[in-house]
Amino acid sequence: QKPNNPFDDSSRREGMVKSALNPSPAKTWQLLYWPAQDATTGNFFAGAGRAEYLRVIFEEAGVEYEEVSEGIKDYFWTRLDLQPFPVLAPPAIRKGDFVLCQTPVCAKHLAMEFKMYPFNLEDASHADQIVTTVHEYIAEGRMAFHPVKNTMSYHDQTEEAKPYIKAFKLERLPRYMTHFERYLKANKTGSGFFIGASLTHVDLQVMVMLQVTNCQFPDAWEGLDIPILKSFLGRMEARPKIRNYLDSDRKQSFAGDSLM
Ligand SMILES: N[C@@H](CCC(=O)N[C@@H](CS)C(=O)NCC(=O)O)C(=O)O
Repeated sequence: QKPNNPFDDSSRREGMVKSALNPSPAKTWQLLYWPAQDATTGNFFAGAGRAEYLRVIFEEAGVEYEEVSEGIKDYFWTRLDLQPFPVLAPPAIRKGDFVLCQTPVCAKHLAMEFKMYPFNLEDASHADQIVTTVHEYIAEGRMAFHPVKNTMSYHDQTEEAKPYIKAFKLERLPRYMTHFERYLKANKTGSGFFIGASLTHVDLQVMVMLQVTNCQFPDAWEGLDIPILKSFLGRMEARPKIRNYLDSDRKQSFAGDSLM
């Protein structure tokens, strides 16, 4: 069964959730993203989606944030006058009159604010390299699910997508995963994190990438010879704040129909 079109806000019930069209609180972060599920019918929309890369940063930092999924279409497409700085597409973070989009850039911003960004320049650039690679992999995977048209639902291009998904799974997915395994081997501190001796936002970005890969391609995941990366994922998911989040009702499932 085809899910409803997530780009159509018209069926949303007024007043159920905070709206992107209202001013943002001065002191509390908001996370703007498509609704995970339709509030009235329960039909699946975007699921956890790309916003997941930002949620986990708030969760690990223990910083309060508000999910805003009402008025997204209007905010990003028509009421451009409401944007204090131009933002192209969700997810975005905002607080007061500050708004920011592009997931890896939002992740970096939050990491710097919450002291999860490396202090030394070389480590910082390596962190940027890894996070850019995470989001390149996700964008490439998404393309395989949307070969006809980027903005059209995967469910309207399933046949055309088949060879692209197959090629991605056989060639690109293992190449990227093996590459990520090498990063962990390259960290001479032996910390088990991607950069230096302690957790950075890089670890959280890779964690979500591995979760969505496992969820979307369970058989490919099973067959991958990446023991260090798999045990990294286990350790990350066992971190107290992350475990608490994963077990909470704040955690949404992935939509299961793309790499986001
Ligand atoms: N490069 C952007 C991509 C953002 C993006 O593609 N967002 C999707 C939802 S996951 C969307 O709604 N896109 C609409 C559009 O790009 O017009 C990022 O990393 O945040």
